[in-house]
Amino acid sequence: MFDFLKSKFNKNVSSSNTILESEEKILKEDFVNEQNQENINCEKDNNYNKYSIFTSLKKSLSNTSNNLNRFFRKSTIDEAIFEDLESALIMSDVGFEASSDIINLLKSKFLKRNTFEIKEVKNELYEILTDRLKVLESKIHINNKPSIFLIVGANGVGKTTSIGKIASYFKSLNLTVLLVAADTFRAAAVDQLQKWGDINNIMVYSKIGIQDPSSVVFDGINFGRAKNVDVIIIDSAGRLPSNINLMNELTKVKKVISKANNADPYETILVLDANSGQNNIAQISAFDNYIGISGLFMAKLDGTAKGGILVSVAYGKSNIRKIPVYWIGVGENKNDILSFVAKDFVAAILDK
Ligand SMILES: Nc1nc2c(ncn2[C@@H]2O[C@H](COP(=O)(O)OP(=O)(O)O)[C@@H](O)[C@H]2O)c(=O)[nH]1
Ligand SMILES: [Mg+2]
Repeated sequence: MFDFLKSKFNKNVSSSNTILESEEKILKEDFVNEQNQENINCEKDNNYNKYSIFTSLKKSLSNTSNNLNRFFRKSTIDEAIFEDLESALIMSDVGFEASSDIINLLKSKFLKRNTFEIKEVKNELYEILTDRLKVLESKIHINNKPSIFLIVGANGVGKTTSIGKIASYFKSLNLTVLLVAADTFRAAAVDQLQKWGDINNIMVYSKIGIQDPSSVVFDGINFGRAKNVDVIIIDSAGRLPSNINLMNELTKVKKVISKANNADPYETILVLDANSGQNNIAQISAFDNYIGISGLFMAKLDGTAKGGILVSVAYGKSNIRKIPVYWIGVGENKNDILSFVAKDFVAAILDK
């Protein structure tokens, strides 16, 4: 059986200009794939990293929670607490509109009372934030085979790293994954993706010397279909939405995906850098208007005090659509990815 697969595999490689793992690794992938063909969904989602999920989230968001929690440690309570808390929310990048809205809700509840405890304010804030952030929760469903994920975003936000983590996430669900190297701007981009392929022990499709990302995407999808993989994740070059030519290039890539995969729906994920704060709102709006975004990946939430940005996204007051946050990134390693769960996220930023 292995000899048969081996010859099939060699034929594929010689007919395409492809960087691949060792033959043994590919054979292993094919084998796993055969075992799991009928059951392609993410219901096992909750088990991913479960043992450490909350500790990891809390640790990663400690800068944001330190900022917000200074006020809940105060011994005296007076009206000024609300002003202080409003400043803290703004500093955490919750945004002006959302912060003022939240503080007005808290004031209307507590200021009419003679006495209240700081703990009650914190609990109420937890309820308000969880309620607002719930609109961003969504489970990824892998209904098509292959399910295709196009990853887009500005330069350096964490696209390629996040792809490595998403691949690791899908692999943990026993799905077979192919990465497609469609960042054709820099030769180093292919090497970087290949490293993530090595880390995850999965295939990476690239075409040497080809500048047009659409061509790589078309052939990559056909390769993935021939290999019968469950998930195809496409890397793309970083771009600012103000660059019309580069945005048109993405529109073309999207058309090519529909053509190569018989117009089945696919996901377009915008990766954002949490450190960019309110600038992320402008990016969501621009990318969504141009090419349509179906999900967000908020990278680099570790080490930033700006974790409130997701609340800003959830409020959507700057005319952005409330696009689901599928994952958050909390580090540079393959397991530093967490599904977004509103109540856990809020408990972490409020250190509850
Ligand atoms: N701390 C931290 N660093 C990250 C995270 N995601 C990406 N990075 C780092 O951000 C830098 C840019 O990442 P890269 O994936 O190359 O971004 P791209 O240009 O959008 O593909 C790299 O140094 C990554 O290690 C994250 O969640 N946390
Ligand atoms: Mg990249």
